[in-house]
Amino acid sequence: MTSSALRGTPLIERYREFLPMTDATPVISMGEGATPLVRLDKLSECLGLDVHVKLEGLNPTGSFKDRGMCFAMSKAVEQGATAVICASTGNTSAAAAAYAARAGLTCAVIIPGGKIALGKLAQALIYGAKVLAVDGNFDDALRIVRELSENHPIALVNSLNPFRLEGQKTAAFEVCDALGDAPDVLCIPVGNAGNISAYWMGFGEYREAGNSTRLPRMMGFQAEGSAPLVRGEVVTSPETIATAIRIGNPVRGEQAMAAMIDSGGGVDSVTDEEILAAYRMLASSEGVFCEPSSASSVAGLIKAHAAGRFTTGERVVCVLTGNGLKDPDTAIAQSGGVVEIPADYAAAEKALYGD
Ligand code: AN7
Repeated sequence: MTSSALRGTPLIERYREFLPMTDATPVISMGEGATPLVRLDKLSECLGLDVHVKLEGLNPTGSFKDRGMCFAMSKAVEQGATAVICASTGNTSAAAAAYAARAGLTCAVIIPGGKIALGKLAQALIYGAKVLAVDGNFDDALRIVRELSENHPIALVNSLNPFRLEGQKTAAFEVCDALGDAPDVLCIPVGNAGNISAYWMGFGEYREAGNSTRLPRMMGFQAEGSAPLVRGEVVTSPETIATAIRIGNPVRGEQAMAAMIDSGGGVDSVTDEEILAAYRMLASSEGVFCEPSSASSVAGLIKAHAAGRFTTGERVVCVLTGNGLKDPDTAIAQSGGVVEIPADYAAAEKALYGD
């Protein structure tokens, strides 16, 4: 399979042969996937590596979740579901709400109250989901959602749902197609640990099919205040500015640890300061605006590089999982303020060029 897929071609059609599609599976799609892989020239030069970022924020709802949600929703419809539910730190709820609207299903989402980025909340609401905000964190929300889906005819579309990972693994195929083979290293944020598990599946299946020849070292990064896999235990009160990955008890933790260890990579944490420094650098020096959680992949790359974990010239792909526009509050707080001037030429000239 080649990379030629045009944006707009349904992802699950494009990679049909790799997915458990049946004749009865409808194709619920908004042209997800086929996202750009962009080289970071300045960072590559600075680190002596060949660094690329996969811009998953260019998916229809602005995050990688669309890859898994289009397939989970297609399978839910195939199986006769009329309603779906998920717990979410924001992006899953936006994707679930959008694809449910498209499929004509009702959607309920449970989010940690006050702890999701503004844009994501706006999305879940405008797509028409029933939004419940719990006085608790993501892990509390997921526990409630699991129980609801056991007691009621409502399909769970969190990454516990195997079809989510099946859809998400296609990002690894695209990376291989764009580069001609798998990279040396994949750096990726880890929250519930579904995405890293999906990429690992994808790299493995693509190599097996003869479409690539090797497997990357998988390096996963958690926020320091929310790093259960690094600490080796559940974090009961996770905290980080990277609210998308504010998760203390990752469902796919074991699977993700196996991927990181088996591949010769590993898991590490990055501080909020390191995340925000990478977030600002990506925007102001490379022109790439991702959400803070996504920047943890680049923050992690920089930290791992400083620790001597790369050889010169290695090819690295960092997954930028979500669009920066999701979280305008953080962007504004992390930037220089605007300069207010009266509506006249002289004031503008003075503000830009001085007296
Ligand atoms: C931007 O939306 O868990 O390790 O509920 O939104 O597969 O969980 C989001 C996760 C990384 C972590 N980057 O991926 C949710 C949710 C962004 C994210 C992750 C998320 P996983």
